[in-house]
Amino acid sequence: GTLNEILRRGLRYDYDLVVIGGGLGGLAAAKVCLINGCLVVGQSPPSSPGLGGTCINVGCIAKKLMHQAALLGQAIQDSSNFGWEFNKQVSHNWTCMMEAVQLHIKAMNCSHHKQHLQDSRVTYLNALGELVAPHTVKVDESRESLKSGEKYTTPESYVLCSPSDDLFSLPHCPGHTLVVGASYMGLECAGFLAGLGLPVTVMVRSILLRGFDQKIAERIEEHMVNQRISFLRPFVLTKVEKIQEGSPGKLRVTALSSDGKETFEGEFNTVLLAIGREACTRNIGLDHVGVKYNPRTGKVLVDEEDRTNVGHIFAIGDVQKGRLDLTPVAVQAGRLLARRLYGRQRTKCDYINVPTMLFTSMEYGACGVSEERASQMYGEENIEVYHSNFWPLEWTVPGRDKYACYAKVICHIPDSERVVGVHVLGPNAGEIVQGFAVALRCGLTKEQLDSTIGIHPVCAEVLTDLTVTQRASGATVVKGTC
Ligand code: NA7
Repeated sequence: GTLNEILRRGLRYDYDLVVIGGGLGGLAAAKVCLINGCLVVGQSPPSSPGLGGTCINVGCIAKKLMHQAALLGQAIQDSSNFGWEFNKQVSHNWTCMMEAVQLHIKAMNCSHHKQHLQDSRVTYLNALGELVAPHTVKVDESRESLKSGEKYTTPESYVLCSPSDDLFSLPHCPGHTLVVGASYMGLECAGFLAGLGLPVTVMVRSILLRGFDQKIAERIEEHMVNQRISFLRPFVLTKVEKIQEGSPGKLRVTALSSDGKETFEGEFNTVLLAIGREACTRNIGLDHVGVKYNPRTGKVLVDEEDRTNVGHIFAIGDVQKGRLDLTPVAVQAGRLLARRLYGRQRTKCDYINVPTMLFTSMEYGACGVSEERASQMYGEENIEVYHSNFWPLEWTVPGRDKYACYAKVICHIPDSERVVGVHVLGPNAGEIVQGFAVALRCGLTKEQLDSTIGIHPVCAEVLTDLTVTQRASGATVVKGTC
């Protein structure tokens, strides 16, 4: 019957699968499509994400490279304690960094992916795709194309501000910067800008890092304050006026405290908005075919197989409502969806225990649940939190930040102290947590963690030797890796 079905469909449709959107999730689905696929990607304004979507063009890749630029500045400072001598003043050249970052992004963006699509015999159309009937996608190659993924929210009143996407292709140094928004993107941008030596203020309307472990968020804030980043909290932007042209120019900013009692006025060269993304799904014809989405955010409602309410239309990646906006999640979901549709496989994307990391100046890696979420899920009396500060060996010689790095493991007591959350704040936190994520998926218990022999002297070994619990004492101990 399957062959019959394929022949029948083959006569009726041009393609078996049409993917609208060329983010890494869409690309992954298109490349795995084993029959007859078509990828429709709009990518018009030069600053907008092209093939590769947010991750490659205005997200993960650019931010990690800029974070690396900041880390190198710190390494230069540390190096004198290790005997390096400099004859000249060290300074940072923004334009040079940006050219190098953009060169890399352009190289990743096109050739590699187009070649891969060609090899997979996927038709690639650089056009705006719009669903005009249940099985019909109209492609418009002439119009100013619009992305199908996500874009940064820029309320009209903030026209003089730049969405944080723009920072990754900004040709001139942004100078004194106000970052509005205190989640993932805002704090990462603030961190590397400060690391490059620029004065930075973060405007926070409520809490830092909503959805993340709040005790860790407090530590990140503390570290950023020590890095001389200022926090305006809780404040919301009310007015931005241009007071001087230039690159960068000068802006006067007015903000109001959340209780309406305090006003802030300040001058900045750049105001960067990192206030969340909305899915660009309003003009791709979802209404024509009856796909349900959140009218405020544009995010599409899906079931556990990534299927929308219209049986043959699926959504993966950041356009999904209520899922994690992370590149590897989108890639995995895209790949598995195509395999379920055409590869006779059944595996669904598992959205539990997805590791993630923040490239804040103090890196943060996490897998599993936050302490707050663990308490909610299992009850406070049923969780045990083991934790410790640690001092990376390479930070001891330059005498850097003795109390800043931190690790904690959250265990579910009745389930043999199964580890339900691992959190690491310190250098290479993502590299550390990636490995522990595998163990978490395999049902790691505290006992198994304790019986694992650590590698010495590396930061990750702290996780194999956590003895102090929050329950026993609020205080944490400091462990050195030497
Ligand atoms: P998020 O995670 O949606 O965070 C948006 C942040 O901006 C958050 O701190 C919000 O505060 C704040 N926000 C939202 N609207 C406003 C206004 N109007 N004024 C001030 N502050 C505001 O977006 P991100 O871009 O950081 O991260 C998105 C994904 O990109 C992330 O998952 C990574 O994969 C990369 P709130 O907490 O709502 O008070």
